[in-house]
Amino acid sequence: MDLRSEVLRKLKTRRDGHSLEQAFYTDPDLYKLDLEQIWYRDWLFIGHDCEVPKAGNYFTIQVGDYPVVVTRDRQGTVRALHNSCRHRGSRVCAGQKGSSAKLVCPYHQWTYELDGSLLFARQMGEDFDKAVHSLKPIACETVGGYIFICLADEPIDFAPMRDMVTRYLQPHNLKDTKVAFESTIIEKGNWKLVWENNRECYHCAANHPELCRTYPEAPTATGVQGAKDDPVIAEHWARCEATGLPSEFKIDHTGQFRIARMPLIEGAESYTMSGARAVKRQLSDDVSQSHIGTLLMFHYPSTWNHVLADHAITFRVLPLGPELTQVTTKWLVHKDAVEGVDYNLDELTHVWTETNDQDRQIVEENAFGIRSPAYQPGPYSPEHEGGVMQFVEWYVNFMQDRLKGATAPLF
Ligand code: 3BY
Ligand code: FES
Ligand code: FE
Repeated sequence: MDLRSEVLRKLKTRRDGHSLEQAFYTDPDLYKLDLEQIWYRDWLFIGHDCEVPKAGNYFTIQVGDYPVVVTRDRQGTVRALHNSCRHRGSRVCAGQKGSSAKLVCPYHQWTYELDGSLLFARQMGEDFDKAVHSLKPIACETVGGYIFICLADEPIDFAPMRDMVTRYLQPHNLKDTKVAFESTIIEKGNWKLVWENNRECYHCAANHPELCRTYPEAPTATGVQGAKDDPVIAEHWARCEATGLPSEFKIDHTGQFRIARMPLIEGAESYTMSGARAVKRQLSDDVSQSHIGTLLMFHYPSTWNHVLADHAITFRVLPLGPELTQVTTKWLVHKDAVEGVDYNLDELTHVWTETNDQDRQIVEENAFGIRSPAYQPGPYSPEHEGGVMQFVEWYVNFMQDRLKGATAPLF
C-alpha cells in the first residue's frame, strides 16, 4: 500500500476523541507529509512588522527545507524572499537579522534590491538576463502587526483570517511596538504535541504555579466552547464590547484560527507574579478601560498569542524534525517604553519563561512515553480537552482533504 492510502486509512479509522496513533508523532515519512501538505502550503506567522521597522531591515527564518529572508523594501513594503541565490544557490543572508541597503550574496557578490530584483552580477557575459534572476518571491501578508507568509505557488486566500482579526487587533496598535525580549526554545517532541499541550489547561494547576496566579484554569477560557455555560466570560465580553473593544469568540469554519478576549483571574491585569501590569506605558491609548483580560488568537499550525493592555506575548512554532520543534516567544511593548523606567525585564518575562520551560518538559515527557511500543491512543477529557479535540479534528480533516485532493506523487 502506498503512503497516501496508508495515512488516509489511519486518519479514517482513528478513534474519535482519542490521541493520535504513535506514527503521527514519530514517523519521518508522516513528518514529511506534514511539511508538504501543511507547512509548505498554509499561511505561517513568521514575525512582526516592528522587527523590520525601516527600509533595509531584514530577518531570516527556516521553514523545513526553505531558508527565507523577510525585508522591508524602499517603498516600505514587507517582502518575503527565498533566501537562495539565483547564481549557484548560496544562502544570501546568513545572519538572523540585520540591516543593509542591498542584499549581497557572500559567495560571488551578486547584488539584489530589497524587493529581490537582481541589480548587479559581475562578468556574466553579454547574453545574461538580470530580469529573470531575481530572488524568488514568497507570498507575504501583514495584519495588525503580524507578518504571515505562504510558501505555496498558489497561496490559499488570506482574506478570511484578515477579515476576522483586523478589528480585534486594531485597538492594540502592535505596529508601534518593539520586541523587549525574545526567547527560542527547542522541544524534543513533534509539533502536534506542542499544540495539543497548548490547547488545554487540564495540566495547568499541577504544572504552572506562576501562570495560574493570573490565567484561569477553566476550560471555557482555553477551549473552544466560548461563553456557553460561563457567565464570567459572557459578562467580560458584554463589558468590553460595550466600550468598543471587540471581544466575542470567533472561529473560522475550518477551525484553523480563532480569536477571543478572555478574562484573567479576578483583579489580575497582566502575566506577572502579582497580577499587576508589567509595563507602565501601555500598548495603545485607544484602550482606556482596565482589566480587559487577554486577547487570545491562534492560527494553526504556527502561532498562538496573548495580547494584554500593557504588552503582548506572541508564540511562533516551527517544526525542526519528526520529534523536534522550535518555539519562539516575543514580548512586545510600546516602542517608546523604556526598560528600567517603564518596565523591568525580569518582571515582564518571568511568568512565561517559567511556563514555557514547564511546557517544554511536559511535551518532552509526553513524546518519551509515546515512543513506547506499549503506547496506545488514550481518551481526551470531554470537559477539559475540548480544545485539543478541536486541534486534532482540524488536523485530521485537513490532512484528509489534502490527501484526497492530491494527485501528484507524494515525494
Ligand atoms: O498559552 C496558552 O494559551 C495556553 C492556554 C492554557 C495554558 N497554555 C499555556
Ligand atoms: Fe550567490 Fe554566487 S552563489 S553570487
Ligand atoms: Fe502549559
